[in-house]
Amino acid sequence: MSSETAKNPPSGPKGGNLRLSEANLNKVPGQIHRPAYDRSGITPGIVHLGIGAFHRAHQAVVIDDLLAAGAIEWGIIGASLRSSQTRDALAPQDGLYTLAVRSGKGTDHRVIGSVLASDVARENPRQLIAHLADPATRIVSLTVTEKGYCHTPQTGDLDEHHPDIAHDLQNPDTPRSTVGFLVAALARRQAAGERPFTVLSCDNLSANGRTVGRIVTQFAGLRSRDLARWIEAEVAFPSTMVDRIVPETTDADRAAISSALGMTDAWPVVTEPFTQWIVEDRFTAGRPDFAAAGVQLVSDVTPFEHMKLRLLNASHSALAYLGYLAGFETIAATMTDARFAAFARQVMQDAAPTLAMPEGTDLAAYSASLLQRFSNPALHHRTWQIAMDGSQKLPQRLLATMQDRLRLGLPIDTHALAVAGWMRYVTGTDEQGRAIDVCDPLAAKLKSIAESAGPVADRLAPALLQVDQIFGASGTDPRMRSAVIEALSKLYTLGARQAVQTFQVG
Ligand code: CS2
Repeated sequence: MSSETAKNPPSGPKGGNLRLSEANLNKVPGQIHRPAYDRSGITPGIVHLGIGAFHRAHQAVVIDDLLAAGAIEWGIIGASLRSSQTRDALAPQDGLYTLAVRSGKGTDHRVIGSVLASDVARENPRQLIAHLADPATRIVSLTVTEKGYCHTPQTGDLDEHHPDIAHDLQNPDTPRSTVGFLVAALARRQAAGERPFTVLSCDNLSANGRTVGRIVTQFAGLRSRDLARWIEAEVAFPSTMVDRIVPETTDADRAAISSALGMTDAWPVVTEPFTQWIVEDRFTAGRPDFAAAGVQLVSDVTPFEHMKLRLLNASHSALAYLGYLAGFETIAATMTDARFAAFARQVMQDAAPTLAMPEGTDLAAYSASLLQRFSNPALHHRTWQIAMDGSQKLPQRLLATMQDRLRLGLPIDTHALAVAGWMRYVTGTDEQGRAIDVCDPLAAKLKSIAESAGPVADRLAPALLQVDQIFGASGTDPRMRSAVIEALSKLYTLGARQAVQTFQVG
């Protein structure tokens, strides 16, 4: 998920002196869609934490549609936890930015108006808490990436030793973590006798709603049992499945979009035509008419979430690690090699028997559409970007499928190769001997394990499998061990291109 970790900060205005803003909206070329509503009449009903590219290309677009349909009390206040990049770029633009939807057929531009203001939590935590605690805020949505939950991915529990959590327990009114902010604001609501907001996680976590509910309640329990009980009883944490491929915005994107606009947009977002949002219909304090904007409301999102994590995100990560090792810069470039495309399809086929989908779900058609989306030549989605934070992604994307397949008595060699790709990647050296910039909260630990083990499959694989936060008990399963050692040894001897070739789709 694209987030504040973007490596390309918005640079100064490019070409032309005009800047996208409320005052200049009427100068945007006629064929470009713009907010079809009076923004001055919109009031905020949602605070969104983690206002990165993904949110602005996904949920904010849905809200833009709803505002245009008259749901004027559902504007968004965005917040970044640390970086001021988004606020700095959007403030001079009155929150406006361009959504560029790219496919092989060309680019469709649209100016989005649903983000009314942006906070930077680190600069002014009290202001963010005030926005969250304001009774007008009825939904707090989140895209803070997997590591933003300060939990142990393998168990789904709050990581009480996380430095931000330790900080927030000491400084409850000036927190740093997402969970610290949520609990600070919920405590205010409880003290004031107000009803709470709904917490709507939109991150690629397994059971994202239940997981954030557990983490928030565990953290609150460390502050006050009474607060934890109130949260448990009163706050809804619906789970969601979100899907849209949103690569990091580059300087080239900024230049191309500004030129189409005839004025500078310092922080546009680029995405694909496909978008999907499935939400459990449990809201504490009301919700907009999401269905009117194409959102699917369901009573249980679990099957859809598993389908997406185990088909899309799993094959995405597999392509990212193995494609990167083979020297591919983007997913689309990796997909031009038929061996990798076949491997991605095999990852999906192997996950299918672990899914329990509602009747009528066509997994083959879903998988085919994923392969097409990955091949979109107009998206520059870097393998490096997806490879980021693997320690937080592996459990729900790859390991859960492996565990289920082992329970079903099925082989796990396909997924073992993807895990081996991750292992090889986190050593920090690619197949050509070049350094890899491994971006992961556990990067230092993984690197030191790799250094002591050396590039030897039957030493490196068992050593990494012992990282409990990632592998838990499955790391000690002898079947897991032997499959991963074999895959890693194949990767070392054959290289990624040949190793994936050994998987032929039946
Ligand atoms: C990607 C996702 O970066 C990643 O890890 O797999 O962000 C992916 O693009 C989205 O989940 C698609 O909905």
